Amino acid sequence: MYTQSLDVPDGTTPALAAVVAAPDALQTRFDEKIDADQKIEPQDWMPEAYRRTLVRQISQHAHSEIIGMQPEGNWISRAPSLKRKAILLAKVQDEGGHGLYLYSAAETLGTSRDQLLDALHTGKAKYSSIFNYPTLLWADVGVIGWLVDGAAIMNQVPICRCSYGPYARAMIRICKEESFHQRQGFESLMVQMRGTPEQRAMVQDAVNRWWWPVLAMFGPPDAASTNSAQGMRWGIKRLSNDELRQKFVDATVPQAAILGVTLPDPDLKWNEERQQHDYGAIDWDEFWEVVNGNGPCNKERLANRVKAHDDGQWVRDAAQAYAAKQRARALKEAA
Ligand code: FAQ
Repeated sequence: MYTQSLDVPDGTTPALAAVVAAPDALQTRFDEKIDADQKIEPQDWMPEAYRRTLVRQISQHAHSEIIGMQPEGNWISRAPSLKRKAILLAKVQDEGGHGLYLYSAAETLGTSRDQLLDALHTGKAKYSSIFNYPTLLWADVGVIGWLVDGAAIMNQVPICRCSYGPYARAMIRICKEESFHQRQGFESLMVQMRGTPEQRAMVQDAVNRWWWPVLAMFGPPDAASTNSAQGMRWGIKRLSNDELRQKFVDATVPQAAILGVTLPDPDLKWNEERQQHDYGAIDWDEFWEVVNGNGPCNKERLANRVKAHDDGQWVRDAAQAYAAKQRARALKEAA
């Protein structure tokens, strides 16, 4: 468990000496930093609840990235051309990389990688609902890039300004890669839409199946979002779930028109007064069923993840044995 040292090292500034002398001042100093939009860094004092919220959100995000490798990974061996296979391989590897940056960011808060992975593997930790839906067609891969990565970017660009430094910095790099993911998905769908009637029908079918789960991906409506108010007060979340969902709908409608697909919502229409689109009711019962482990692919996704982890045990053992050997050699040389 992380503990904050209250020892005053040599060279401590008067301001820091003052907060060490009066622990309440630590909270005040933290609040002032948040109000001034300054970054909180791992060595800074922070309230336990802030730390816990960050570990929860960053680790859920990391788990989403590595579980999110599976739906598209399902198509690597069946991509329709060498070019599409190379793009897909790069994208899925990026997702693994995003998971690793995010686990590293979470570890700076004092929770070990093993603890985080254990929570995922035992079903205690959440990951994004969206990755519990199947990829039935090649068109699904393009739709994931266009819509799922599109939603991820909408949600994640504001997190580049998150108050916690390591998370914010990880998100800057992740967002750059997500932009490529979104563009490759859209481009792949454009090519399919210029193809045969059967190809266009497959794209439309994939859009019909992914649209509503993607809207739900932004999380419950603001009124039911238990963590939002505090997350926004702390500068972890910058925009609410509903604000992000609305921005996504408004950005996506013109893209759908360019592609030539219909979004499966009869209530979707421009509202002149609001200068935003109205859209239909999201099935929140389905969302909670999926979040609670009862989606179409939850069991398969978790079983695959646990198996991949177990199959990789020899790699971790070998890396540790090698590190121990290197340490022993360094000690011998130093003696
Ligand atoms: N799925 O009070 P709120 C990606 C939970 S990465 C499952 O609103 P909060 C890249 C929530 O955890 C996608 N659970 O919560 C990619 C909370 O439960 P808890 C992941 C969900 O944290 C693309 C409860 O409901 N992105 O796509 C979901 O303030 C393609 C109440 O909700 C991130 O994680 C959901 N969709 O807001 C990879 C971004 N929504 O923990 C591969 C960072 C909510 O109290 C291929 N995270 N819940 O037990 C966030 O921005 C926030 O955590 C939200 C939720 C917006 C997801």
